[in-house]
Amino acid sequence: MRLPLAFLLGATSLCAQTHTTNVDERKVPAYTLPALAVGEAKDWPRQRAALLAQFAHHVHGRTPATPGKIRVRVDGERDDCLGGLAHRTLLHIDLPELPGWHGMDVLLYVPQQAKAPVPCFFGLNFAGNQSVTDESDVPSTVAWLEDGPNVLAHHALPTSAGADASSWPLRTVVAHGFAIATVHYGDLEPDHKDGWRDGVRGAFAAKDATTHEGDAAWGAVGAWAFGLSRLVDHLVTDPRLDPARLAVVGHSRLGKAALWAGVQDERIALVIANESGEGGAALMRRDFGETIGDLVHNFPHWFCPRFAEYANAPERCPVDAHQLLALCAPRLLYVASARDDWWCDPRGEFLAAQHASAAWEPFGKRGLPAGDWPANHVRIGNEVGYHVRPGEHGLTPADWRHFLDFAELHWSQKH
Ligand code: GTR
Repeated sequence: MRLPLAFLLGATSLCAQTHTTNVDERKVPAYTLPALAVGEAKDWPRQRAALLAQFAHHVHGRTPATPGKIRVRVDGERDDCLGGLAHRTLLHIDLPELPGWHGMDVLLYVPQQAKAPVPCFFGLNFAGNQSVTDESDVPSTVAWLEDGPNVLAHHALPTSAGADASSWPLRTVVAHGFAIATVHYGDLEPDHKDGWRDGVRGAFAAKDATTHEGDAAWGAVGAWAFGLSRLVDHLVTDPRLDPARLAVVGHSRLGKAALWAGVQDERIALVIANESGEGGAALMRRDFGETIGDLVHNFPHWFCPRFAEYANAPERCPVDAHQLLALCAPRLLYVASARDDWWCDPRGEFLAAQHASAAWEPFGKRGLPAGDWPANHVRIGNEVGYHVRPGEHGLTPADWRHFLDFAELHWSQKH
């Protein structure tokens, strides 16, 4: 898994040499969070729309309306996958009315034994669909990949096949009766400053330059989230899947994308943000680990241009992470942290989920209880769930066990 750049270079934040990364709980300065306006349940759609507009204005930028409908091509089907547990479908999805975008490749596994429509986890992967499975006939992604041990000059090496399989425990998920679908995030936009030209943002800009202009122009996280919603466009039409039980999962920067997709797209019934950190679930006003300044310095393409205004002044940003999480209400939300993942401020992720929980109350639902940061592997909460596990940054089978337990708790009772 990726190590943050600032970690590799030492603990001084790269944004402004004036800010030293804080990793000492005793040195977290006092902060005041913006109030989470929670009225009666009937008021929530209006409050939610206003808050969502604020996140678009200050953090993620505007997501353009989707031009036309998706087009789906089936590239391959097999019945005997994952040791006979799953039916596998390879799909290519694009938008005929957005010809500048080459589209995205989907890897979808559905349990063989399913008698009724099944729930489905879905999410973006970091290193190509070939990296999440040990099945050698899943083609390597042709889109941009970040260079690393299994990637050279942005192209997958043969060793990339299955290299990230531990982050995607496909057999376990399918054995529990869930379908699972994934797409490589580079299919939506290569993850570098000029990547927008080769992704959906470039394709939109070619049709209408205003999508790429102004302080509230969307960023790469927005483009990745857009891809997740286009995947939902397909999942809700697959008769083997239950459209009311779709769960988006994302880790780290792709956890930020999963959250932004989940808050915008109400077809997503469960939003899971694993170690999504700053710009994701972690409170921005809490000075611990990565800051907005680090984010906009190291990844200037991720958020809208206006977000950079808050680089050294998170208190001036009108919104914070607890409000982002609250936008999932009254649907299901799950936040996960790793104890030693200090760059992502795991305690700040927990506190944001705890503060967000008030948004579930008008619906007679319960989020996280009051109280301290829980012990390792103690899953807490009701409609909002949370766990912290020991160890460092990464999406692990242990995290998935909690996601499955949480989904089964809510979904097996009702179906
Ligand atoms: C880091 C970034 C984090 C997190 C992480 C990742 O370098 O600073 O916010 O998103 O990347 O995606 O692994």
